[in-house]
Amino acid sequence: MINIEKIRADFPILNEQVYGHKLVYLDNAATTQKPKPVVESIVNGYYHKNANVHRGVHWLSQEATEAHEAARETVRKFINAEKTSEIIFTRGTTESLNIVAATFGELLSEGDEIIVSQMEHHSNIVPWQLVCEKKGARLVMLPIDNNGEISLETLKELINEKTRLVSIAHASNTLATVNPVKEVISIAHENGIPVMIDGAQSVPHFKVDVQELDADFLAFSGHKIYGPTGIGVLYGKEKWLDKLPPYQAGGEMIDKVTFEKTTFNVLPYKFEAGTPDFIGSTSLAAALDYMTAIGMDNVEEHERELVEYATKKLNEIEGMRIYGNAKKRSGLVSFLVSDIHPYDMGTILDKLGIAVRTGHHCAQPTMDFFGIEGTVRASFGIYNTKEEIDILVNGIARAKKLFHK
Ligand code: C6P
Repeated sequence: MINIEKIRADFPILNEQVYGHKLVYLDNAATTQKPKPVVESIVNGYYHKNANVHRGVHWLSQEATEAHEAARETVRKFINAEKTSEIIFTRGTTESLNIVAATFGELLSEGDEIIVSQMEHHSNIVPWQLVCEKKGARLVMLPIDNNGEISLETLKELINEKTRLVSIAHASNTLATVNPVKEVISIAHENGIPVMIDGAQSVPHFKVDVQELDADFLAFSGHKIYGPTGIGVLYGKEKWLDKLPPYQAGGEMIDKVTFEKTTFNVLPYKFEAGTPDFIGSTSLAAALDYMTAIGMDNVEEHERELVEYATKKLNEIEGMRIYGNAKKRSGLVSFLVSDIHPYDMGTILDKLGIAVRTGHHCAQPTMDFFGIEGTVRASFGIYNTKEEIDILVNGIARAKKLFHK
């Protein structure tokens, strides 16, 4: 059980008024709000611990370096990686995916194949497309069914001697599907193929253990787990990170530079060129500590209750169509009502203080599969309540009346 009043008190933004209504923030899959300890970590970082890391002999630089490296350890523990050297700080999921696509891509040859699912966010499609184009490789799509689920049998059929990597979302940002990534990884590994997990919509919502999953790579964003924007994580097994070439070049990622030859730094620094966002990393650690104190099992249970309640209430609305009906779902609902355009629905809900996301959610192939342009998406976080879902349901009823639907 989570103490919802206590949690909500940590998020001052939830008291904002929008057009005279109390804010009902249901756009957590896009970004989450920040609790006081995270904001305080950002402020205190700049007030008390601001010096470049890994560079200075002076006291302040050492303090900042210690905090930055302690944050790496916090991330390691949070996803249960074996080593801190397997934790690379990035700008977010998109950059993490691009790092793997670009560097793993260097190992590809003509005719090689990469498998991604049909429900992927563009961030897990386009980087692979670019690298496939460059290398003459092929991007193979693992299809979804009408429930928004993949088939492990189809995956087995798609894997062949040309397959080099499978990259898949742990949880879909449009359909709420939680993919059976452990099984995906096991099938891929039986064939000697590594797997990249897009954890943008899983790490913030339930316990993700990279060793238990045996994931080769995992990406997630700080801002979706109540941490700051502009910081994220790439986890990679040491054996893979060692094999991959550097992504960007510059300070920090080098060992010795001469005009004849440059040698590279050890992991994780090989992939962290330039001054890292050390205030971001330490404040991400504050967010992870905050989540750990609540307990990820409690987070999962709270959001499951919300999504079950929302699904039941929304399904009572005439003309409601919910997209995504997987057996295992995360904390969001994507829907359309009658023929009301999602943008119109979103605009009316906004006027009532309800923040939802509308559109294709950066997953156009998923929308194409269902033959729609976009959906309205309500996505839940640790501070949301059933009362807020009631407000959403009433808002939808108001919109229906307005459009005579
Ligand atoms: N999805 C959404 O509203 P970044 O932007 O790098 O933090 O995350 C990209 C990303 C990658 N994979 C998945 C599954 C995602 O959901 C996202 C971000 C947001 O659904 C913004 S488009």
